[in-house]
Amino acid sequence: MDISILGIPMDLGAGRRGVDMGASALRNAHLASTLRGLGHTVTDLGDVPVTVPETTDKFQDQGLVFLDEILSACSGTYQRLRDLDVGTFPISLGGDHSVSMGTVPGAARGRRTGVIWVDAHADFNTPSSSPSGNIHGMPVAHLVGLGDDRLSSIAGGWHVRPEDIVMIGLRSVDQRERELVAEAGIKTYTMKDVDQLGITRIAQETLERLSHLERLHISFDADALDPTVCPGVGTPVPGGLSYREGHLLMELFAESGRVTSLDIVEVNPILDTRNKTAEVMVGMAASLLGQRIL
Ligand code: HAR
Ligand code: MN
Ligand code: MN
Ligand code: MN
Repeated sequence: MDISILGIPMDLGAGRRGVDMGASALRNAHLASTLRGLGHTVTDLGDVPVTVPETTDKFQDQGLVFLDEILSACSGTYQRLRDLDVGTFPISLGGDHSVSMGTVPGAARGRRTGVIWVDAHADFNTPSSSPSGNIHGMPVAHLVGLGDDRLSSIAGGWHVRPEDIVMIGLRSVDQRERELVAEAGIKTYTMKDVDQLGITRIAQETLERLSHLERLHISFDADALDPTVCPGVGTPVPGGLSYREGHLLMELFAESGRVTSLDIVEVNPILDTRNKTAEVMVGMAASLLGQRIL
């Protein structure tokens, strides 16, 4: 497979600093050479330009922190990915999760695409429901066309349909956000569901629910995994996916042969231990892209 790596070194959407270094940490954890070792052709496209926060005021526009700067980075991301050959598999490296407002439509390249959101959080706040104003808590709402018009039109009129989204690993969802997810009709698997059903059944049900789609995008927030596995994240929540649950999920999605793009986001090297979180996430990418034991 032809794989293109794109970095978006941005932490403007998060409440604390450091995930802007995530892309660098993932490269340092041998992402490209690991994938080459699996037989893929890998091109690193470098980074999308992102405003350095110290060069600008932390300006809030209608409850949206760093709106203009995030719009600009997400538009740049979208344009960069959209022009890739439709057979190329893009891996986008965050950065905070607001980057996905550019990566998802960019990776879709105009095609209807299913989105599997692996995250402790639903990231379905709108500017009015958000308790923080941090845009990384809002990307999915904007991908389906809710919320702020500027953030929901990064890819013009292209949106993800709520029925084409499945969320896995949830355990921290705000009160109003929960109602919005339910109203939109998005399929969710909380950690309670993971405990009760097991990750195998969840992977099977997810692929079945999205069986009308030939193209699936996985947006993998490192905080979906338990903080003991991935300590280097800005918003750790106890009780997450185990190391093996994460790998098994990726292995089962790999078997489907339908995954066409991936985000790895919210890796925070400042809070990490010897780059462990980036190394774990590179392993997840390897499982998704065909690494086998036997
Ligand atoms: N739900 C909270 C908010 O919207 C927290 C967002 C958490 N951050 C993430 N997203 N890492 O997955 O402010
Ligand atoms: Mn997230
Ligand atoms: Mn999260
Ligand atoms: Mn969130």
